[in-house]
Amino acid sequence: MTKSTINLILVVLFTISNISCTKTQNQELKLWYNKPAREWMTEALPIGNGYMGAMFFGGVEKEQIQFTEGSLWSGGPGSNTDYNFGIREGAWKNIEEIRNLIKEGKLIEANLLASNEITGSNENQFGAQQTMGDLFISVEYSGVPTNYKRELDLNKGEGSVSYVLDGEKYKRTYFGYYPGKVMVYNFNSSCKAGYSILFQSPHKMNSEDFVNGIYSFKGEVKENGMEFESCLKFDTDGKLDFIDGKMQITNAKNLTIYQVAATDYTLEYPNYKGADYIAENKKALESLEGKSYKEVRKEHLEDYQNLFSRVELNLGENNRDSVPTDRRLSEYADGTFDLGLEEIYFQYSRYLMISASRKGTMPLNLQGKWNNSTNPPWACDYHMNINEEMLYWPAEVTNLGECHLPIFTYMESLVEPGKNSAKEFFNTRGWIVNTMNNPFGYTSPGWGFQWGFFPAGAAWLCQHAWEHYDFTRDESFLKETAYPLMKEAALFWIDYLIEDEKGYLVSCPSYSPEHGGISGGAAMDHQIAWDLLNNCVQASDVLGIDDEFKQIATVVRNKILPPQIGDWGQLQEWKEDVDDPNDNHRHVSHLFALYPGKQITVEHTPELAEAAKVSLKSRGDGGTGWSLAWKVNFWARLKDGDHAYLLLQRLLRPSANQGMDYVNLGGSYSNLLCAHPPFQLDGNMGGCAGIAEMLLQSHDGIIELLPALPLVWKRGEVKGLVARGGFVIDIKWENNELLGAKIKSLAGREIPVKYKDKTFNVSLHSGEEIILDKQLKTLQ
Ligand code: FUC
Repeated sequence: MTKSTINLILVVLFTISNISCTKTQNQELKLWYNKPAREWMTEALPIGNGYMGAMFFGGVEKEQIQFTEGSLWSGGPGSNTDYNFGIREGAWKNIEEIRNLIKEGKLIEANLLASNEITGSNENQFGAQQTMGDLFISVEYSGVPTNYKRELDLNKGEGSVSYVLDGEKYKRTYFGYYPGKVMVYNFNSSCKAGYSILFQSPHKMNSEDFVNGIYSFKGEVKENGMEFESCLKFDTDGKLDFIDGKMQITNAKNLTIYQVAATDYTLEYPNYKGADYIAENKKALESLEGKSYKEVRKEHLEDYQNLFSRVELNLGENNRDSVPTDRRLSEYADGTFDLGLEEIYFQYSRYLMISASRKGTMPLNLQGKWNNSTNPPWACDYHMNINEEMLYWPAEVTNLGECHLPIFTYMESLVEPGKNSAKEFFNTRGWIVNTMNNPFGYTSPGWGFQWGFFPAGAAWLCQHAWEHYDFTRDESFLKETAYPLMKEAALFWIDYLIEDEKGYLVSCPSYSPEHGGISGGAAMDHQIAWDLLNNCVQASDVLGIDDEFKQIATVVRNKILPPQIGDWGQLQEWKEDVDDPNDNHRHVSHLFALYPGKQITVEHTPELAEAAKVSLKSRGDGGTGWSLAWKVNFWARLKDGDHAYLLLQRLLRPSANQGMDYVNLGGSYSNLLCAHPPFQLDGNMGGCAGIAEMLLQSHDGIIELLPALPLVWKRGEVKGLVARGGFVIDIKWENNELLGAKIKSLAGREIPVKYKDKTFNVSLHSGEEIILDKQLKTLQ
């Protein structure tokens, strides 16, 4: 080897290993504004500790911190003694007749019978997630504020408000402290200041106390008697009094308010009640004793950054940090090049996930944990026909596997009521959950057939359980949590699928989510059932158990009607070839097999992938927030980075629309929360997953680097993404070409790594890592 070759290798080695050790984020990762928020939905900024979500407005004269706790709900058994999870006993007796009508082509009659008989009851007892209340904090005030800034620092996981008044500096810092189950609001000023704090709740107040410097509000959701308490503990160098229902603080340079909140809800069928919420709050407050604000903040940073800083994304140039985020967003839509905003958008979802979904908390709901209403859109519930799943799409790939856990605990609580629903509506074994679900085990079809019928919800959720295993290779999780959930969900499909005239197994009756009509059967059901049974087969192999069940699952999987290509080259949404090429409905359910499923891939089923592309093109590039986000992922799986990027740009279209719109106005509010409209968190999460999917894919038994890199991302770097099989991956690229990658194995395994037409087999022990150059040659 010549000296110059050795030098070259060293240079390359240095460049690539260097990317793996230096800090690559080239920006501050902040959302910031030069004025207070006026609107909750579009402008206020979200913080959370997993259990609670809060939104702050940042008013100088009066701060408003709206908050809730994830389990605070109306509806359920407390609202009526007849509450029965939506079940209609014996509804299954109609299934045979519906099947016959479908077979005879009498779809109108079939639809009518299904609408009358296969719908859930309890519309009035479904309930809705509830805001708990607001803190209004008035600040002694004179003069005209200057240097005003309201921001959210994603690197630190905290919000802040700062300004100058009469030459004195004021700074507020807010964050959710997950390890302590506490929300922390710190007010600091260079001069002594006075504050007056009012706690308000739309709910019935049972008592209000101020004892030993702790304020507590005990209340109740009137409609179902759910009890709750929120307490405020103060730490200040000023003087604290309780006068006329308000906390008054005078002469304070420093004030920290610690807030806790809990309800008597328990995630336990059938009563969902009985938690000792008062003791929980007491314990959380007691654990703060002896801790200074600084110590609490340090613990928060450690906890938060341990998750957040695992992934870095650098898309190249960024010179827009000095522009307020609202302006940044509108200028982006006007064509200003702003890759930094895309990085923020990606990392914001990770921030939101860490802030709202941690072990022991309720899972993310339609608005994460941020809801300011007693009657929120779609009840702010768990919507299982795309939304709940999308909320968790980025969890594994963006290295937040721990944040995925709440959904599994939640799924476990659905099995029992879900089995009853399966029995009464379909006379099958197994568990189901349909479109709308509340935390009181409502697993039945919704009370409207056209939107509410979707028994595949459980099977779809089970994909997440399998994926958590697949990404982490945690066999005890597979054995104890994932497999029992999956197997029980699979039983439903084994019983429910019926043979059609050609001997295929089909889902009948079925209804392609919110699009319909009634069918025998919808492609999405077939794809989801296939995915579940396929995962069950693999799980049984990994665990070396249940051979008999595995044989049955294999036979059933192989007999399911495979994805069909229709008349105009489209992927059929139904068994019947009736897709309309002019239809641009937001649900693109029949492409499940492309993403998040893996039954269709460009490499292994190119004709089906082509048909999926035809369908996708005909559906167009419009849609609600989550629909745009789903399309980012579809195009990424089709390896078309530029088209994925186009959809990402659409997701970042500024919106101020708070009303309900189903057609074409999806985008982002100035606080970067996703506009369905109205606000729904799924679009944020789906968009983040889409960005990851453009940079790394691993669903097909290989790790593919930069599978859908758009032209505009000329050079950049991502660190810490996770691939299935337990690999943590850093990738660097330049001139739109791979420069190098670092792959670390957590679980010890062999896997092919692919970039364009090159493939290299990586074989690593657990904890080992490897560096590859742009030719996929080993450097280390
Ligand atoms: C599904 C969608 C709607 C909305 C709702 C919460 O039903 O069809 O667009 O996102 O969930």
